[in-house]
Amino acid sequence: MTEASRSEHADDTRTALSSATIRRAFLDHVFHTQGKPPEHASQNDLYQALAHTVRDRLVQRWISTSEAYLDQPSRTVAYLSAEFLIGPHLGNNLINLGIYSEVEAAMQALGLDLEQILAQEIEPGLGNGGLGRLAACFMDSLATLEIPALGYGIRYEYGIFQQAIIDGMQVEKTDSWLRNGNPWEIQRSEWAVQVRLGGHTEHYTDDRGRYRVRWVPAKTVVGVPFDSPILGYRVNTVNTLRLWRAEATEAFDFPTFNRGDYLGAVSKKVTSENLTKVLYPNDETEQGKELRLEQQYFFVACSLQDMLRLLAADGMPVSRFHEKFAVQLNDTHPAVAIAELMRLLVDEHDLPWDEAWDVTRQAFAYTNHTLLPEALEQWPLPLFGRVLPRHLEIVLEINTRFLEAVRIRFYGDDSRLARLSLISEHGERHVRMAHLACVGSHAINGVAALHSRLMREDVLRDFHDMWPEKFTSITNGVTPRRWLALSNPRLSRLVTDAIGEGWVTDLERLRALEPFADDAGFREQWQAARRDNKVALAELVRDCTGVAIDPSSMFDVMVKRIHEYKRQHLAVLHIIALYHRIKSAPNLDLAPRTFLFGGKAAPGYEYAKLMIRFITSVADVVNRDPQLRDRLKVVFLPNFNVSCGQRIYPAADLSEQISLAGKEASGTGNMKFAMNGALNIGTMDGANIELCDAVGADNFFAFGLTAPAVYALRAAGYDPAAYYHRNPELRAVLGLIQQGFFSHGDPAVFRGLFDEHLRHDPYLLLADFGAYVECQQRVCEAYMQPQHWQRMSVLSCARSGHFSSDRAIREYCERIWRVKPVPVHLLHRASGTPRHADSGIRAGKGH
Ligand code: 26W
Repeated sequence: MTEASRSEHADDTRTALSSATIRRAFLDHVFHTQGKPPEHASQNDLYQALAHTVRDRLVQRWISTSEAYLDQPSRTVAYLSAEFLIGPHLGNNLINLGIYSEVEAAMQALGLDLEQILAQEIEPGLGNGGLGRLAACFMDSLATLEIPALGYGIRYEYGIFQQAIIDGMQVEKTDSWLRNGNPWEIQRSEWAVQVRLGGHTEHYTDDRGRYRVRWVPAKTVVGVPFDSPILGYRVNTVNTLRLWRAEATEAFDFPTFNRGDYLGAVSKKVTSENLTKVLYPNDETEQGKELRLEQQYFFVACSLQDMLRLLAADGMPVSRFHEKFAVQLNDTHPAVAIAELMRLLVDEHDLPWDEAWDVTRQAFAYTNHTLLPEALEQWPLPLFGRVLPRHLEIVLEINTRFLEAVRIRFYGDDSRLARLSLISEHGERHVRMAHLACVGSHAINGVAALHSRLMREDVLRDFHDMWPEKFTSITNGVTPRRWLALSNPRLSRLVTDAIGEGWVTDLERLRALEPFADDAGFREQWQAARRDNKVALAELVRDCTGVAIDPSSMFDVMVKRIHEYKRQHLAVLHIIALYHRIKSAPNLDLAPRTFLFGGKAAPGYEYAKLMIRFITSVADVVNRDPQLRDRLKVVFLPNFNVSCGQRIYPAADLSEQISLAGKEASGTGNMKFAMNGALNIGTMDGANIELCDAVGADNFFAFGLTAPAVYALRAAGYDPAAYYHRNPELRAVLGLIQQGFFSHGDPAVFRGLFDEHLRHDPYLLLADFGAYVECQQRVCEAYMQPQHWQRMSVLSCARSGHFSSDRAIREYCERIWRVKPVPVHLLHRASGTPRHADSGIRAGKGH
């Protein structure tokens, strides 16, 4: 019996999982939902119809899940994140439902190609990079582990911009991901809430003689929830991702309208709705924009009201909020939730401050995702007070009480007080959101061992002195469903044939592949699967860029946001070094390589944009040189996103993880590459350290300064010129750039990239260059022994089990959230049948 036919009995027949039922349901949706006879259906019609077919099969599980949660009230994770980089839903749902092959067969029977239909989905790009993608992997693992959880965020109308490359430079285009409609969301207007902004506060004594504060807002907006189902792998749990959209309280401002100013009346509506228009495209630089603070407060205020509604539905008083919810702050973006919960408890529900503070601290936990000082959020006090006058008072009250406690603990240590204060007093006064998050949470975690250590010893050191017991480290992970089962079916099949399918939910089982690394027959199949993936990627590259690449060359890949600390330019310096070597010694025996880059630069980050231009300019020179044909190719793949990633990770031979040690909090691409059998070349930074440890130093190309060595070098006085003078190859490489060799003879183009910067070299490019090039030489030699390379590739995958997000989520559950699984049983009833025969249809509670 197949998985699908087994569950057939358990299912309402309308939503059965057999190929024949799916085919019928699909045709029904083409006709009734899309309103087209099949012969006139567009590709989009086919996609929408299939999405609805699959959605119907999720809804039954979704309803069963919310009823299970109502029947067995239990502690629930509320994952607050300004970003969820979900990626396309359809393929993932097919995998998790276990009906990929049934649907493939159903489509085939109709003469349709499933892959082509899947490619129609416009992915929800509601995140910038690692942090948003981590939130999405965590949602998948929470559902798979049957943990009651809600993801709360913002339904941006425009997600991360679409990147085009024109004349070698990044051009941004808006991402109107909703233009064809979104079959994966259900608008829940009945749970809309109001959110206040601006205005002032009034302090008064109420009729019972109590001191009270009233917030008189300048404006009110409405938050409307849009729910998307998040299905676990082969379980009935479907959790909810609840994203909020801002709407105007009244479609028209009638007083203005009645004065005859029609456009003025509409413009107020437009202003409210601007709140959730667009995702801020900055990754790791804080800009302090008012609208961004409004976005953060908006989604947090909506989410907390929603949680209070659910708490009431369980019949629990607000004083037990923390028993019902474990609220995780994904970085400081939602940290204002701490002040908002205090406001709700104290101002609106009359709890005494101390009790409210206990509830708050037991509910919240905070994950830090970055050590870069420019990424630590701080809001100028006047701005904060203008947008959130009551919250500023609350933050100041929290601070007064907190500093009181510090004074008692560290008597006379005034500089410590200044360092710990929620308000920074350097120049203009600012609210430090990381400090608010630390004080208001019972747990604080970093995302890899090194990152957590640096967090304790450096950025949050004073908080660690204060409360060492709050600190913990949970290394990131990625979901093997999307990043292996879905994206790499060829390798997955091979793995399952060898060791069974248990690895999908218990990734440590990949270790059973280890003996196969020495099996020549298996290695051959491994290589063949990976080669097919490379051929497929080569087609994509040709379609997107027009460049033909050779699948037998080494695919050397660097895909991630463009940032100085990630050092894409270091990778380019190496390419130029190879170019220079081949030009000087044309018979040099080197493994042919294709360098693939991808990633977006923040639109206002000029240096990062110049790095893209640098990559494409070097690509132009290298790819045009007949002497280098079949030896080196350089490609910049535009618009790197989740869908692209799904095609790139499975086809990479080598992955570049070359950030300056101490800068990359974790990295998660490194894990996706390793799982798919690529080898990593990397510095001892972030999770690279643990990954290198897990796969074994023989299967990881480690190089460069370690974090302590960086620290020591800086302390001793770093002199980039010394490295320059010592290394003739480095001089040759920089010389070519300075002469304008990659900029049509114009030396000015890349001056901004190197001249001034290399005098200071803040990311220690020159210090790591020699070690990097030398390590790349070892990579080259290893690649030239295919048996050896394939063996390493198998081992890299076999030993990557620790980096599953299931493991990470288990650690959060045990160490921070104290939540337990709630298994969900499918309700055996046809759609539309009320729960109790005598109850009829009535407006009910809900999750
Ligand atoms: C306020 C501007 C801003 C925007 C985004 C500041 C900081 C961010 C994020 C914290 C940046 C981010 O995505 N950090 C990444 O988080 C990943 C998941 O933990 C880590 O793997 C990456 O190393 C880290 O850079």
